[in-house]
Amino acid sequence: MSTNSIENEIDQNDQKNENELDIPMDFSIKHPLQSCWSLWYYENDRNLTWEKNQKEISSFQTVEDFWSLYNHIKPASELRQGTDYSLFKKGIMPMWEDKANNKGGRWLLSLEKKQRNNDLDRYWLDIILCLIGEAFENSNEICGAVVNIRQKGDKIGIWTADAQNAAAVLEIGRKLKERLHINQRTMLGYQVHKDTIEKTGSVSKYSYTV
Ligand code: MGP
Repeated sequence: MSTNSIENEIDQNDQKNENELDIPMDFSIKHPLQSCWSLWYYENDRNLTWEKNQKEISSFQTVEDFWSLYNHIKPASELRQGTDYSLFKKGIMPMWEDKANNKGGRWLLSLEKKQRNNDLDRYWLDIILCLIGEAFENSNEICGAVVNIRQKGDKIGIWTADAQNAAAVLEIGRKLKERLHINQRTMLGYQVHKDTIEKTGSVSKYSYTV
C-alpha cells in the first residue's frame, strides 16, 4: 500500500469514528445561550446604601462560560448570612426599581433552616439551569432569580416582568414546581413587588399560588 492510500484509509476511519461517536472535532467551539446573564453578589456593608451593596461579578453567554463561573464561586449554602446571589438577564439590575422589574413580582420559595444543607444548592442550580436554558414557554417574562441567605431561613425568588400576565406567571410557577420536584401539597406563592415594598408586618400577600 502506498503512503497516500494509507493516509486516505486513516482519514476515512477518522471520519467514520467521528460520525459514529458524534464527537465534534473542535472542542473550542462554545455553545451559545439564548440570552446573556449577569451574576450579582450582595453583602450588607452598613456604610453603603442597599443599591451600592449590589456588585455585578461577571456575565456569560455560553454554556461553557456559565460552568466555569459556577465552578469557581462558593455554593450558596457556604455564603455568609445576610448575603445574596442574583442572576439576571444582562442589563437588568436585581432590584425592584429597574424598569424591567417594577411591574413584576416573584415566585417565592421560603426554605426551612434545615434545608440549607439538603435542598438549597440543588434548588438554586436547577433554577439557574431553567433560566439560562430558557425552559419556560414564557421565558421572555423571566427577569432573573435571587437567593437570600438568612438566619431565619433562606429564600429563593424567581422574578418575572409583568404581574398582570396571569397566564405567563402561572405557567412559570407550575413549571418551577415540576422541575424542582416540589411536593404537590406544598404551596408556592407569587408576590407582586409593589406589595412587597408596601408590606405591613412581616408577610406580604400572594397574588397567585400553585
Ligand atoms: P430582602 O433582602 O429581600 O429580604 O429585603 P430579607 O433580608 O429577608 O428581609 P425581609 O424584609 O424580607 O424579612 C430586605 C431589605 O432590603 C428590604 O426591606 C429593603 O430595605 C431592601 N431591599 C430589598 N430589595 C429586593 C430591594 C430592592 O429591590 N430595592 C431596594 N431599594 N431595596 C431593596
